[in-house]
Amino acid sequence: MKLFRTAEGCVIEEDNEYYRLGGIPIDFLLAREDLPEYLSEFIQTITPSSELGQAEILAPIGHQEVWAAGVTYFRSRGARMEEAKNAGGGDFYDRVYSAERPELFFKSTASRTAGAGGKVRIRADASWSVPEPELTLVVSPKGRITGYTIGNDMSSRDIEGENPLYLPQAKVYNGSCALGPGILVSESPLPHSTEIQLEIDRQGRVEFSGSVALAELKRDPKILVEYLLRDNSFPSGCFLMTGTGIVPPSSFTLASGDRIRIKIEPIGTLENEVA
Ligand code: DO4
Ligand code: MG
Repeated sequence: MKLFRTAEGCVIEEDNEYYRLGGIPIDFLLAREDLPEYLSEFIQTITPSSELGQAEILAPIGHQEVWAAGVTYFRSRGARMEEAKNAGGGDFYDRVYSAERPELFFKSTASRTAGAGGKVRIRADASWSVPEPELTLVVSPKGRITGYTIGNDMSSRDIEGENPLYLPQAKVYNGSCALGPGILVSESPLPHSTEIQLEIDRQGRVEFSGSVALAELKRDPKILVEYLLRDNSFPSGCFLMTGTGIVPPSSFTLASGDRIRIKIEPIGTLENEVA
């Protein structure tokens, strides 16, 4: 079952049928501990239609904060050690990759987050920018994983690499995040064979493509959530990006007009243009 937030309200897709949830706000849904069960029961009371309709699909977020985990794939560890080598970065990225405590950082709010079809941004003062395609957990206030969506953790690698204390500036700015297209509502873990695929098109041709299997994610999503909720409350629930395992070569930087396509088969495709 998938949950979409559209300009005309929330819609559930199940078995190619669409159930409009009327005025039920996304915040009401994402704050529920029993989201999968609640929606399964609720749609029994609605007559479905065969089309999603013309309404614009919006990022599936209300008042939730978006957090992110870092250096959770070996590829990310290596890329970060390389970019930060002149800032003494080799050691601490290596350490956090193998430490018990994961790296978790604040990433975004709804106002900085694009939905599918929206525009993401590169910072005006950055010279090396990349998308980071990440499986993103939908987390209830008590820490239950109630769904999965696709996230793009847009990052300014030159700023992050100059000094790790600049991480919030490299990660949090207007248009620095995308989520969507919808939420796969399910508490079952995704299979390890699930692929995250990234394609970046520039002027009609593929400039970069890559993929990674979830089997390469070093951390258990449930443990990431457990750390995030330690002494930290999320009354509306929250999103947690799980880190990137795909890093374009160092010669690559995003440009205005690039189209970023991230596909995770059971969830869908998140496509955004760079403003
Ligand atoms: O440590 C810096 C950020 C790491 C990150 O965003 C990732 O690994 O995805
Ligand atoms: Mg990331």
